[in-house]
Amino acid sequence: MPRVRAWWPGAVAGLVAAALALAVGELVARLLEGESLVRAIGDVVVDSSPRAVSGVAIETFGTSNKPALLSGVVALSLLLGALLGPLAMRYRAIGVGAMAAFALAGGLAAARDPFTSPAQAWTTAAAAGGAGIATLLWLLRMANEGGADARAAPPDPRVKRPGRRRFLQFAGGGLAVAALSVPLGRRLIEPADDVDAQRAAIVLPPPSTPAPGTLTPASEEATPQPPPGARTPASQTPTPEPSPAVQSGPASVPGISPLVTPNSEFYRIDTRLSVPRIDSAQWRLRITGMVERPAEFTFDELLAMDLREEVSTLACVSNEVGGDLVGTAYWLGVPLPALLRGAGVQADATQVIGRAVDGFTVGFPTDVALDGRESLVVFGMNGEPLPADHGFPARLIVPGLYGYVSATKWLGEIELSRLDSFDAYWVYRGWPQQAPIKLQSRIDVPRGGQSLAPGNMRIAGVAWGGLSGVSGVQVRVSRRSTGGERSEGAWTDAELGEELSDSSWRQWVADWVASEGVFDLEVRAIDRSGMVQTAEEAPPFPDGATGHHSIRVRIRA
Ligand SMILES: Nc1nc2c(c(=O)[nH]1)N[C@H]1C(S)=C(S)[C@@H](COP(=O)(O)O)O[C@H]1N2
Ligand SMILES: [Mo]
Repeated sequence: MPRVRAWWPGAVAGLVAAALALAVGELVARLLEGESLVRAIGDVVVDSSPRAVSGVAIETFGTSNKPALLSGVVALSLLLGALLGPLAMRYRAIGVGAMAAFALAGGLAAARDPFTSPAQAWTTAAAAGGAGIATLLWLLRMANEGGADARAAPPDPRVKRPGRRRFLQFAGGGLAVAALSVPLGRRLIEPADDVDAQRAAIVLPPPSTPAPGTLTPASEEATPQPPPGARTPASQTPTPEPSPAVQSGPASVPGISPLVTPNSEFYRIDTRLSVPRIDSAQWRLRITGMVERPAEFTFDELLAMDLREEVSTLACVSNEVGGDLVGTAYWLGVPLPALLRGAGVQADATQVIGRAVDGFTVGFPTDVALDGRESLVVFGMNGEPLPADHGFPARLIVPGLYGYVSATKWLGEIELSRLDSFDAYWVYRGWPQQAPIKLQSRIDVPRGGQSLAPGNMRIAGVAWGGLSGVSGVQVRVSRRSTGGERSEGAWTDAELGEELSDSSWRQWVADWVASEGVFDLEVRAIDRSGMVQTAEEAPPFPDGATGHHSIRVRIRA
């Protein structure tokens, strides 16, 4: 009877080979400062996820799932290695071919990366593939010497199998080296974070027209008295000094969202697994497409233009009711209309496309760009050069529009086109082409689910809409009886904080004397046109969540 061939040495060999291929790929990618093969494959998965899937899934796919996606790529690679190993034991060519195909896929994915040259991508892929093939062949040979291969001469029963132990030692060693090399490589060869060095060296010129609530530079004013909510351009912290006038207002409530969101707390949403690191000296902004005079600007040329600073609220369409994918910042940049007029927009160019250096695109109607709102090519955020996460060196900001149709980070090109001839990144994936920010409000304090003592209480939060400004916020407190019925309270007006601009959120506060019981606290906003925020509940897809933010608290002595 022929001995049944053991499958597991092949599986072990395949798994270890895949692990070492990944590890060598990571190390070489880091040494060459190119894109990691694992991340590059993850990016391909994000970008090519079927339209149907993205349409149903939220637009934050690839952001909220980044760690899961990367672990998935690694796990799948190891699994494939383990499955192919036993086959490779019989047919070496299959093992070698599969490893090569694997490296080829990684190389193709990395070559797609705009910050990785083909030479970097293919050197990395070749090193990874070579390591995988060498490991596989070496381990398989050792497995055979150990007698795991039935084709080997029947082992002399008197001979112990030193090969088997050696095989396991080498396999375990290979796995350990692979596991260790990743964190080690990360520590040893941390790529120089040159974006922060660049940002430190950039001096942002002051805007020619300051935004409302912006402090005139100290040199021009003897005793600067910041208006409430204003920030000092020189200071890196946008948190306003509360003036006596607002101390009793919403701004003074502990736990409320700051009127201006600090950069470090500003939400981040994008499709990138690794943040683009752009050299602003090499960077260019091109104006292309349906224009009379295509143009190209360097970073310094843009800085030297007439700058504007505007404060506005940016929201992600994927923000759930009560969610935190929304923030407000002072944006400093060149007015988009000026750039467009300079280039001469053709009459039938109905769409402005904002193209990122990584290929991401947004699109919005040319009419929106020219309707008087302060759309900007932005390079300053709250008095600092844009952080890498938020689009260094330049991004678009169009007040009143959700980020996915307007706010291209790592901007490289503004292309004029027609609405019906190009679908931007998320539009192609099923989201609507036009996406104004919806009227929304959020309760920041108290937190839902809290147990609180009876007495005077402040309910506070923020409210924002598109362009029409928030003119009112109302709060309703409803008691829930033990039976679960709800005795609905009346809507009462909250006190509003100051309004920095039509397109920025407002803080609000309502006082409540809480007695014992369980209560639902609910909020709704009213804009200047008199529109009341709808109670109708809708999910983020397709055009932004609606409904009232409502929280439940228990009041207990
Ligand atoms: N290059 C690039 N720009 C992008 C995105 C992206 O995926 N890539 N996402 C957009 C989306 S969906 C939103 S909501 C905003 C978020 O900007 P923030 O990360 O600065 O908050 O950026 C927009 N700009
Ligand atoms: Mo978004």
